[in-house]
Amino acid sequence: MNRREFIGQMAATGVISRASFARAAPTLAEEAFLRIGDGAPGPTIPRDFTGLSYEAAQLANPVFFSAKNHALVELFRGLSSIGNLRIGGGSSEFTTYSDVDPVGPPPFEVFGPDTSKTVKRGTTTTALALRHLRDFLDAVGWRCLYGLNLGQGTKENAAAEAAAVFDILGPRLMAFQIGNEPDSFRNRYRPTSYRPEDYLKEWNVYHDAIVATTPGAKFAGPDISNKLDYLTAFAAEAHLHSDVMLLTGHFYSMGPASSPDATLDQLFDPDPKLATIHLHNLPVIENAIKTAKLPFRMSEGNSCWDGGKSGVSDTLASAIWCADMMLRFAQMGWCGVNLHGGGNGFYTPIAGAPSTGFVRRPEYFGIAFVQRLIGATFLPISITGAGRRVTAYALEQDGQRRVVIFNKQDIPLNLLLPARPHAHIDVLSGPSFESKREVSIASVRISPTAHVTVPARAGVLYDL
Ligand code: BDP
Repeated sequence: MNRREFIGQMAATGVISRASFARAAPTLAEEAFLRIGDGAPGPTIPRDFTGLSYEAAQLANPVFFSAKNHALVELFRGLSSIGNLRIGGGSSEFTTYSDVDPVGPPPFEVFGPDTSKTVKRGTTTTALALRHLRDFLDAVGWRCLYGLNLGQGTKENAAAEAAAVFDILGPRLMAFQIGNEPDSFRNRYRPTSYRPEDYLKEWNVYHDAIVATTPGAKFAGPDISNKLDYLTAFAAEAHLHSDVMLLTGHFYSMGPASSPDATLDQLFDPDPKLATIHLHNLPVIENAIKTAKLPFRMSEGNSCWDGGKSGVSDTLASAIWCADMMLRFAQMGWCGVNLHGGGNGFYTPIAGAPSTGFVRRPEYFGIAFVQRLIGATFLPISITGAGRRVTAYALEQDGQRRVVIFNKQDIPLNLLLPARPHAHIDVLSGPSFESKREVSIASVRISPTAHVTVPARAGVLYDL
């Protein structure tokens, strides 16, 4: 055993301190050591953890979600063979359903979150769009979380839409959501006095109208933006309905995009000041899960609301942020995440249109990086000596121990692992945090030793 390996083992067992290791192996990089605990394992990442979220208005173009949109089919399949597509967003409060096939060209080819706040005119979702959506879901192997218009719709139209969706999507339908961000209805679609109890009353009216025509319907909710009292109220009543199967809410790390404080530095802050839900409030979600005895899914979210911020939401930084956020939420036991996107907005993981072709944005690679860990179970881990911008996860997958490190710093990290890693590691990286292109996941050969260097601005996945 050489000196470095000896120090590695001592550090791994906690026999030597970081200070003595630092003296033993001085380098310009930051030095840290990692320990996998023997405590109880954490949650297992569900098979359908990965998801995307699209605006409901996108269905106004019935050929977007279609098995014939081969490029998009391939991109979805490239992420997951059993993912979750959530349809909803701000534009879902402007849609109307019709059984009649559309006449003439669609109002637009693509519709993204960047334009969702400026919708002036409503759009129509037709049975034709639903049939194409079913073909698309069959082609990609995903299921759908489908949002109905509560803000400005009618219960009759929602019931008609739900009946058609249930019938057409069949087993590809996971559940309905009634309303997008009802906690933001106040002063928009509802008076200032609007409260969670008012929302629940409306929700019940819609629910009953839907199950009257579609008795087999399942529901998820409340799809909140950030006001957790709506989630708490929804969770408290969930036991009244055996057809409610999932709790949902949104998460944006920062916003609005126009805020000068929405910066790359903020994005990497462990508890970003501009986050829609703050770290110290996350126990409220845990309590809702316990009360309702239901899983929780982040049904919409991304780096920065208002469609994202150029130079942040469309860069390597967003890819690393995304992968880190996904693992953090999976470790908390959340059952999935739906990254919001579509169109050409800054934060969309997939940008483009059928007529122009599609591109994978950096965030796509962040999602793909985490997808490798589907089915893995979290193990307790501690990392000592690293800065605030380093996060670490340990997991066990098919009997293999795996470690993920995100080094969100500009300097490399010298890391002592509790065991020798395999000769290959996966590295999510790019030329700079601001890189919009050349973000990739590479399998890199390393010399197997317990002392490894995590490059600056990268996520790495090691097998021990
Ligand atoms: C959310 C909306 C979504 C928007 C997003 C944003 O649900 O439709 O696109 O904000 O601002 O509140 O990016």
